[in-house]
Amino acid sequence: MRQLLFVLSCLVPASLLWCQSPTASTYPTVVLNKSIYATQQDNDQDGLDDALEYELAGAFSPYLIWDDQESCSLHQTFYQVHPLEQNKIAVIYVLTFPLDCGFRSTGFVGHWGDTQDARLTLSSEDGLAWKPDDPSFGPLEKLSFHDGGHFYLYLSGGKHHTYPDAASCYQRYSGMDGCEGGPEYIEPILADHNVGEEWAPAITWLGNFGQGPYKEGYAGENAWDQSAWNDWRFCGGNSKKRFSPQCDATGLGRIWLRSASDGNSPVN
Ligand SMILES: [Ca+2]
Ligand SMILES: [Ca+2]
Repeated sequence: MRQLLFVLSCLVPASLLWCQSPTASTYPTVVLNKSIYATQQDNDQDGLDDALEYELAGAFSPYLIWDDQESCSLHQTFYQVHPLEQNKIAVIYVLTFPLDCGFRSTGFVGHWGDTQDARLTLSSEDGLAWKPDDPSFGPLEKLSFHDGGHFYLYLSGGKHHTYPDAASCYQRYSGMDGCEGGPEYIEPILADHNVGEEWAPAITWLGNFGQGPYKEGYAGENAWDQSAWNDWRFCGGNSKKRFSPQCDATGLGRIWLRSASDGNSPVN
């Protein structure tokens, strides 16, 4: 109800309605043109319409701000739109990189493969209008939004550590991280990068997701597998290094919400 205190301005794209207050820090509301629970196609069997999952993920995608010394920005973003309790949804974005180039791209503590996640919890009263909840913990507890509704995500040079603003970028890791203001843009969200759900995954093996000099894709990486011995890491397709210290990123299968481990289950 807080946004009712503001004078709202609204734009009307083809398929959804944006409403936001005049201040960039106020949480935006995205209004879909139908309830996300009115499913026409639901291949991942979570009770959410697949096209509207994609639409919602794109509407709230992060506004990336890179460090000016970034030399390892090549990445792909995968995402999950997952039902929580009725009228609550989690949207998880995971940026995946073939390489972590170390602090400020010096190579210091760099490694093969890198994953960086950011997640929003959205609430609604009718399935149509969706607004982020206040994050209460984690590196993005001070969430703020770029004009248009995309949350700010600063990425430290080389390491890609995520921060809500430039100031907090220098408060961790003894000042070794840097967010000096390089390229910035709204991260594009692709329909075929929705991983689906554990009980009906839309993506499993990532060998077909090639890009740039890494045309072979993330060979040997799986979006959902978890290791039985707690050592399944994401290596950016460098699977031969999976069990070496050179590969030190959280596996994708440990990031998504699951029916078994998070206590949630499909809405219907
Ligand atoms: Ca769905
Ligand atoms: Ca889903």
